[in-house]
Amino acid sequence: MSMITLYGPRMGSSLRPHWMLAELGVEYTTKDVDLRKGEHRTPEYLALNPTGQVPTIEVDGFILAESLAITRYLAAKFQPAMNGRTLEEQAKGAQWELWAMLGLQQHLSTIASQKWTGVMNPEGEAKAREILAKHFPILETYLGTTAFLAGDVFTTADLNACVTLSYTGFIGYDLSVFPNIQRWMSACTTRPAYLAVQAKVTA
Ligand SMILES: N[C@@H](CCC(=O)N[C@@H](CS)C(=O)NCC(=O)O)C(=O)O
Repeated sequence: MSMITLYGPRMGSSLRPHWMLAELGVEYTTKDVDLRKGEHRTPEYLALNPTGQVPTIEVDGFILAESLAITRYLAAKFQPAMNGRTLEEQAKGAQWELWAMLGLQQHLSTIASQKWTGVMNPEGEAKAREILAKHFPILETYLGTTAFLAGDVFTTADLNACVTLSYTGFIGYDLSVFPNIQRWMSACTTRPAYLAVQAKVTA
């Protein structure tokens, strides 16, 4: 049995590995890193992850950061089909989760970070909203052709991209005009593993 320690809360980017471990049914220990107390800037934490960000994971002494890399690693280690059953599913999933990170999350974060930091950035927000207004219809159209991002089954890409999309809830971004995105998000967020993680957040 692997010894796994996950650093990071059940929210933001760190939600991805928590959710993946729940999907895989793998036991692990979690260590919260309180960003408000600067615990991500201690020498001990920076030795694990020099970027000073969460999440970071330690698996039998192997240390890995970046939530997309972590979820893909965990799936490959414990349940490879979760990354896609074929090379093409793996590649298609990677295409969409990377696009969601760069084409959506980056801009959603520009808006959301004003809430986190209290530093307002109206120009940045206007630009971000302009880009998002172009990008969301691309995902909506794609999800009109496929049940999930890599094909007809849920894979790591859906988990990773769904966490990106969940930022819309935090900033109150209206997705009601995108029924395919809503159908897909609902399919992801009603999974037992997702609900089990959320139950621990509210517990
Ligand atoms: N690309 C990274 C982003 C991680 C990230 O942005 N983490 C935030 C919390 S959600 C963080 O650690 N912020 C503290 C900081 O940047 O100082 C990933 O996906 O793991």
